Amino acid sequence: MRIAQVTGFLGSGKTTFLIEVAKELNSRGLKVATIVNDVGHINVDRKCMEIHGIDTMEISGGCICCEVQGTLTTTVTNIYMSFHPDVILVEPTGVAIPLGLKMAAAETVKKMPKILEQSPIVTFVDALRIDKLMNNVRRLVETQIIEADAVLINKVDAVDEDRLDRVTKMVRELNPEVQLYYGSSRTGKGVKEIADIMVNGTAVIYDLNDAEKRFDRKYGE
Ligand SMILES: Nc1nc2c(ncn2[C@@H]2O[C@H](COP(=O)(O)OP(=O)(O)O)[C@@H](O)[C@H]2O)c(=O)[nH]1
Ligand SMILES: [Mg+2]
Repeated sequence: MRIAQVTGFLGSGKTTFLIEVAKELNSRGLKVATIVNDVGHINVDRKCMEIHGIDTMEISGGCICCEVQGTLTTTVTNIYMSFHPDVILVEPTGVAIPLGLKMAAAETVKKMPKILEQSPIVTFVDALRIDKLMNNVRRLVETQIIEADAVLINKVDAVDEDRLDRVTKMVRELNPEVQLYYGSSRTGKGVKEIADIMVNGTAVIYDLNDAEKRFDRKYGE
């Protein structure tokens, strides 16, 4: 069983895209379950997933990458016992950062070592709203890109080439070696590639100190 997590600010298209990924995995004969993590009361993402027939569990009361890290293990264990999926897709809150998610998943993998493997963490970058986000939540968006195993520049159906070039450059500057993909749930672009890495790719297990150093260098702290 694999645990595949994504990050990306609220509205970057995670739920919509993951539904397409789940359908793609189903068509390959793989069984998929999802975990959605929300801090609010009514979980819209869960409803969306379930409308599409995807078995979904919810973690609430805080973000998996920090406050409720430990809950992930319990939820994954429950999913394993009730659904036996091949892949668990995890959509955390929009403010989750890859490092925290990796740490949470690493703990879970430790508890079920022969059963569970961690897939690369895919960060969604909203090509349509990137300028607004960089004005308002720059540090969060940059962290999500810096710490990602793979970046999906999403909603490419809605932007022109100039903007796409600009977003690509920005991502490359922050994380020169990251695997880069372009996506659109409207056209299906990128769905197969992301499904592939979720099934076959490996999460980069980087030295946590090194990751912190990279981050500090950028912000000079
Ligand atoms: N143009 C375009 N809009 C998209 C795409 N994917 C999602 N959206 C829209 O972006 C909004 C947020 O999508 P959602 O999947 O809920 O984002 P999440 O908050 O990251 O889970 C919705 O209004 C979607 O219709 C896409 O590929 N292209
Ligand atoms: Mg969502």
